[in-house]
Amino acid sequence: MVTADDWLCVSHAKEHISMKSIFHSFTLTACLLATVGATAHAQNLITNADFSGGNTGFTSDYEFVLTNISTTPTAEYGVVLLSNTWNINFPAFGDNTPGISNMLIANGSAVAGQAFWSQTVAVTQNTTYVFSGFATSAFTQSAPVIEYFAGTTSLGIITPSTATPGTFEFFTGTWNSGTNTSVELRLVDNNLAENGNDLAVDDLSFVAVPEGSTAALLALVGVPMLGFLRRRATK
Ligand SMILES: [Ca+2]
Ligand SMILES: [Ca+2]
Ligand SMILES: [Ca+2]
Repeated sequence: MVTADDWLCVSHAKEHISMKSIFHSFTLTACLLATVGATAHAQNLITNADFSGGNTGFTSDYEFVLTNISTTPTAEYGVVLLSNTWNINFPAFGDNTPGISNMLIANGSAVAGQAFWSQTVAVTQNTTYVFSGFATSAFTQSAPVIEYFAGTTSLGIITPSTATPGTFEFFTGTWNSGTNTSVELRLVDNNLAENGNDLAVDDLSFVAVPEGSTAALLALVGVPMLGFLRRRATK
């Protein structure tokens, strides 16, 4: 059940996220912790979700390359610490994970429907899940249009700004498993442009959320954020 307090928290969280000051709000931290409780330990079902393991644990319709030499060929990806070590034309930026870790970086495909990242995970029937992550444009031109799927169901679209490549933006959506016992999660760039249309993603998560109030919060702030808040609060 979603209580008035839960929605107050959500409201506060929205304000703080929009102000990019969530990390500095002790009140909000307490609010989130009180509401989320034990389910903040919800297990992330995605393997190598922060890409610290390198090019492993997922599949891609794109080709893995160590360096992407120019705007073409498209439909190539890498797993790197720094954007410009993969494509020298990209503005230099690191990943989204605190500390030293990789991100997936890609030159968007000119062919429709290709997933630049996908992974199949086991799920429990009749359970609500939240799929979330962070995405950024990797170049200053032609923003990627990233659609995220659970199976054939579209959970949403994010079009990360080209104004400041490397500024990761949060995306999230919910999905109910119904009779499914596994699901293929997919990230697809619907922009088919060759010039620009470059992207990076990081810190993906897919978690079961049995309670409505918790689902609302997880959908909003994401598991990585809650983990960060918990660690911060216990220091
Ligand atoms: Ca990372
Ligand atoms: Ca980092
Ligand atoms: Ca491109």
